[in-house]
Amino acid sequence: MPFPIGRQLAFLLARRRSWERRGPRSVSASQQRAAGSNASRGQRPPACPLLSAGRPGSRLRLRHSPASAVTCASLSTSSASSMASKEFNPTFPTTDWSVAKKHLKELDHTERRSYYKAERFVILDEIQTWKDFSTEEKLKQPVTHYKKNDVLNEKVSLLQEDITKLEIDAIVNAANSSLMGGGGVDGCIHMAAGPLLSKECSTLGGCSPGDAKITSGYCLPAKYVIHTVGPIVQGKERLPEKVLQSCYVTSLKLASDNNLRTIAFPCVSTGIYGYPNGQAAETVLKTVRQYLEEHRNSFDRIIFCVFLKIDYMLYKEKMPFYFPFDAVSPGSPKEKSKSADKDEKQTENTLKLGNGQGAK
Ligand code: AR6
Repeated sequence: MPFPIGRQLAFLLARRRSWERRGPRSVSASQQRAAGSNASRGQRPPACPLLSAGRPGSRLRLRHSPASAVTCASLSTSSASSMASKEFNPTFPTTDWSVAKKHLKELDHTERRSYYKAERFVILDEIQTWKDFSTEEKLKQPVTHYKKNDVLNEKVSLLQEDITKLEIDAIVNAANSSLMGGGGVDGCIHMAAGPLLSKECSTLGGCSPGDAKITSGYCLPAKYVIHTVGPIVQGKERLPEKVLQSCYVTSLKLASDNNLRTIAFPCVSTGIYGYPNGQAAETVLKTVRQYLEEHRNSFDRIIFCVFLKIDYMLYKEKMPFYFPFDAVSPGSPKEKSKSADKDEKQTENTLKLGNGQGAK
C-alpha cells in the first residue's frame, strides 16, 4: 500500500535538509566513489537526491540538465535566495557571465560536472596517446626526416569525436571574426556551452584571422574555449598557409600563457572556410611538431579532434610522417650508420672491380 502523502512529504523534506547540511560538493564517501566510477565511464555524477526523489514541477523536468545541478548547489546555501542561485547558473541568459566565469574557474573538473550540458563526456584517460594508438593499429612507418620521439608521441592524440564532449583544459573553436557564433563546430560549441559564451565573446572585440581569444567553457566539459579564426580559402589563388599556422601557434601560446596543459583542435578552416583537408592536415602536423619541439614541457596532451571520416583517414595516414614511431628514419644515427655501411660496401666493390676482381 502506498505511503500517505504526509509521510512522503516528510521524507522528501528530511532528504532536502540532509542535502542542505551536506552541501552539494562535500558529497559522502559512497557518492564520491560513485561519482568517480561514473566519471571513468564518462557519465555524470548522481543528480541532486531531492530531484531524483521525484519532486514535482519544472525542476523535475530539469533533472538531467545542468540547471538541476545548479539548483542543487543553491540548496546548500540556506541563506541564498533563488535569485542568487540564478547568478551562478550558466544556462540562464540573464546570469552575469563574469560571475559565472569566476565561480567556475575555482572548480576542478569533478566539481564542474554538475554544470555540464552534455549527458556524455570523455575524460583524458580514455583518449589514447599516439604512441599507443600507432602500436595498437600496427601502422606502417613511412620514410621521414623527423626523428622518433616517444615523449612527443605521448603528448599527441588522434581522436574522432565531437569536440564538445572532451573534459580537458581547453578546446579550440573554429570561429569567425565577430566571435558571435555561427555554424559548424562554432555552432556546436556555443550550443553546448550555453548563452553566457556569446555574452563573454561579445566583450572581446572580435578576432582577426590567425589570432585567438580565450573564454570560459561555461557548461562545456572543457574548462576554456580558445576561439581562433582560420583563413577563408574560397577565391584565393595561393593557400593561406601562414594564417592557418598562426591559428595553431597562437592558440597553443594562449593556452600555455593560461597554464592549460591539455588542448584539442578541430580541423580549423576545412569546413565552411574551404581549406583543402589534406594540405591543412600537413600544415597542422608540421606546425604542432615544431611547436612541441620548441616547447617540450608546455603541454601534457594536444589532441587532433577530427569529426569526419575523411579527416580521420588523412591524419592517420600523415601523422606517422610527423610523429614517427619507428626509430629508422633518414637522418637518425641508426639510418646514417646503415647508409655509411652501404656506401663503404659500394666503394669496396668498385675497388674490387677496378682491381679486376669483379665478375668474370
Ligand atoms: N566537433 C569537432 N569537429 C567538428 C564538429 C564538432 N562538434 N563540428 C564540425 N566539426 P567549420 P571553418 C569540424 O565549418 O571551416 C562557422 O560558421 C568540421 O567537420 O566548423 O573554420 C564559423 O562561425 C570541420 O572539419 O569551421 C565561421 O563562420 C571543422 O570542424 C566558419 O564556420 C571545421 O569546420 C568557420 O569555418
